[in-house]
Amino acid sequence: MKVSRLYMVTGNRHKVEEAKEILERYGVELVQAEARKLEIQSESLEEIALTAARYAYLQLRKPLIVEDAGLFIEALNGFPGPYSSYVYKKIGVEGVLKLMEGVGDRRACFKAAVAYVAPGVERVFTGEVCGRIAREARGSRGFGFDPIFVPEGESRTFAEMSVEEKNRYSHRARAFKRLGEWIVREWWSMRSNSEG
Ligand code: ITT
Repeated sequence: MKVSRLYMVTGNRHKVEEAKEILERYGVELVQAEARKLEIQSESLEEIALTAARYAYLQLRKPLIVEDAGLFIEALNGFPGPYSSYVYKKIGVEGVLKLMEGVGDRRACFKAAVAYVAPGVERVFTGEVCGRIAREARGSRGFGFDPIFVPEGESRTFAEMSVEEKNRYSHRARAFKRLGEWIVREWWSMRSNSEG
């Protein structure tokens, strides 16, 4: 299978590690790239990711992606959602556990939007995983809210799983599988057009 290179603009190496493991199944080599990041305020992860990807493309001028993700907690009406990065920096995992003290409904979902920008092409792929907020932090792998998120059908948190195990469930893995499938389809259609 042809290997194509794609740049991921992010300051988070864990995101790259997880996404790389998915995209290599589709023959895509993912490379972390640096660019000034434009983070608009919006309720929509898709809009935040696409705006940031367009801005990064103006700087780098090569096919790239930007991902925006967040944790949406049912009992908190979807908070922190698009503000997850800020909330994580300010109050961390322990702060969220405090907000959830005495709350019986622990349901929550992680969501991700991956925006792809290349010459003449813009696409956004989304992924979601639902589960629950643990009663206490467990595990030391991963990043962000991984120690307090247990996906449906599991008893372990994401922070107790390897990258491969987390990728069986995660919002990021689901969004990147959609991107990978789309890239493969595009590549085949370009190939058959040029052969036909
Ligand atoms: P970049 O913007 O540079 O890509 P970031 O970590 O700031 O990196 P986001 O703006 O998408 O990424 O913020 C999402 C936040 O949501 C992130 O900081 C985590 O706290 C949380 N988050 C998203 N995906 C997660 C995951 O798979 N596991 C744990 N926490 C996650």
